[in-house]
Amino acid sequence: MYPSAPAPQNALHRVPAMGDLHLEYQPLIQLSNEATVGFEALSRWTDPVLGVVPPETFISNSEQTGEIVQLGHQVLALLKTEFPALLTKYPTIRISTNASTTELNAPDFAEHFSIWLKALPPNAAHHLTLEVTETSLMQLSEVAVAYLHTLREMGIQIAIDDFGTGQSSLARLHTLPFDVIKIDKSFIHQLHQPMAFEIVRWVITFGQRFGKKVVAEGVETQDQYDMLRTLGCDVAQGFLLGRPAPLAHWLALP
Ligand code: G
Ligand code: MN
Repeated sequence: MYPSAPAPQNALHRVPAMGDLHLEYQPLIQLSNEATVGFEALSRWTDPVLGVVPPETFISNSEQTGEIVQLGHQVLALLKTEFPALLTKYPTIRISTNASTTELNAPDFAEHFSIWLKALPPNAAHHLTLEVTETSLMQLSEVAVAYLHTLREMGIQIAIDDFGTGQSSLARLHTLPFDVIKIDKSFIHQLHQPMAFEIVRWVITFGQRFGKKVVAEGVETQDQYDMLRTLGCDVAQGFLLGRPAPLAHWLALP
């Protein structure tokens, strides 16, 4: 809109205007039958001056400033408007959304999230997954952990995002509420190396023995996909299987 206007120095240190933020959805594919079993909702910011701002940039900046709470509210507001159409088109899926430590520990998170849930279709809880990074999960207040237990009782799944890169202690992990482990993409990208392969194999075995579903993130090649199938991984996500795309793209598919 204003192509020659210089970007303000601190332009990235703010939350996108609501109109500049949109969601894209990336499919999650079940390895046993190649069915689409879910979508991860990802926030994308296209600024009129700055162009596309990478999510890693604005998410980590807003985490530092605390504006992530407001960003989280914006994401939930967008998801509320798009969720019904996606679920109507794909009635058996789970839609996942990400929440950071700051958001989950915010004193009004439970209240805000509960109000948000009530505005969704009646069975929505059984079609939702909340993704929390491994480090985040370890940093949650007791109140936030208790609320995650409540969400699980309602049917919402909790997924540990970027598993393997965070700071979890196994002593604490087994006491925390979660249903899904998402193996960080860095391990998947190195699957051809013996060490990464063994780590991935271990996470799949460990997760499944405890009744958790295991998702491989960042699957980019057929080789990675085949190895994960051989290892008995439950679900895969990555550019090989589908790039994040706006709602309209997924609704237009036959
Ligand atoms: O940490 P989390 O799983 O929320 O990260 C999701 C991010 O990873 C998204 O921004 C998405 O665009 C990116 N992503 C998704 N699939 C792939 C992939 O196959 N390779 C890489 N490098 N990034 C991916
Ligand atoms: Mn995620």
